Amino acid sequence: MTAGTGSKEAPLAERLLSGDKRALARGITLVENDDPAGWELVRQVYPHTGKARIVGFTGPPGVGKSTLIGSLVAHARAQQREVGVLSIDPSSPFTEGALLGDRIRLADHFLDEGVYIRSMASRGALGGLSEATLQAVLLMDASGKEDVLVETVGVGQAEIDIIDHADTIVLALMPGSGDSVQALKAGVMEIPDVIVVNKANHPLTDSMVREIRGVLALGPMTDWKVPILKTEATEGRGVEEVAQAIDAHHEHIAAAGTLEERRGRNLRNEVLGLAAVRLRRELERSLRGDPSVQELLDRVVRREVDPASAAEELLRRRA
Ligand SMILES: Nc1nc2c(ncn2[C@@H]2O[C@H](COP(=O)(O)OP(=O)(O)OP(=O)(O)O)[C@@H](O)[C@H]2O)c(=O)[nH]1
Ligand SMILES: [Mg+2]
Repeated sequence: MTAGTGSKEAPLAERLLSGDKRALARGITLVENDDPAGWELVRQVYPHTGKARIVGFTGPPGVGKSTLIGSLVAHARAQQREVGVLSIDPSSPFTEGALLGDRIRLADHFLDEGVYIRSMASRGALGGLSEATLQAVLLMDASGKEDVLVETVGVGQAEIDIIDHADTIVLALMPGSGDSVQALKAGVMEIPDVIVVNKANHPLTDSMVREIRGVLALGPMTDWKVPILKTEATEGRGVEEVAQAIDAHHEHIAAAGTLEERRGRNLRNEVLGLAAVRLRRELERSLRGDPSVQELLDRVVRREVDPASAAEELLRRRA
């Protein structure tokens, strides 16, 4: 019932795999709404995933992430690469209306068949926003998007761990985003793979670059040297270099075997994460349905059983 409209239409999975933009849009709405048909769709197309390059963009509000992504999309399109863009904004989910307003650059691409742009807000899906986002990334990948660009706001927000699923992480900053440099320095934020200082016509740009370089120099030596690139995204200036740095990073991790290792680790964590969420749901259900569970919890409250023993007892009963 959720799979399509016309009876003569091919199944949703088939249409999605053929690159149909409407099927992709429909699929993402399903996963966003935690509709079982969405999980089923992902199950069907999953064997066709793993081909896309996933690039995460993070950085403080207003530094120009969307504008930069817009320029990179144009760059990728010039090379005939198909692109998907996911913008995640848990605090102020922007509607297509907002996308069409101030954050224009992305909207330039709305009519292009080779580009699919979507924003996601904190809703429904099992495990929350980052689960829904990962499913959406998988659907974009399956639909033949060669590059999937994911934008998240903020620095070091643990809840947006979709960034863990990116092959390459780009941190966008602008002159004056000293807090983010501090976050890097303090190790609150993991070292990204590429750093972009946008709005680089600002007089403080070079001192910002020096400051970042100083912070990176304190970190461990790695065989990937994090490039610090200056851009003016609104003008498209420096964007070519960012695209090249992303390519170079991808080639680097592919050659070193790190790509497979990263993806393997992330997918294993994903499975554990989903299992944990489901287990918790199941336990909560049993808590509501089973008076003996309630009794066990009451005994904890009465200090007759300690919490850890009660937890073990709960798990033992499941087995
Ligand atoms: N002067 C100048 N303005 C820029 C540049 N890049 C982006 N902007 C402007 O900065 C504002 C914010 O840009 P966005 O691309 O929306 O920034 P963002 O990081 O995606 O913002 P959030 O999604 O709200 O976190 C917009 O008004 C852009 O036009 C640049 O290189 N120079
Ligand atoms: Mg943005």
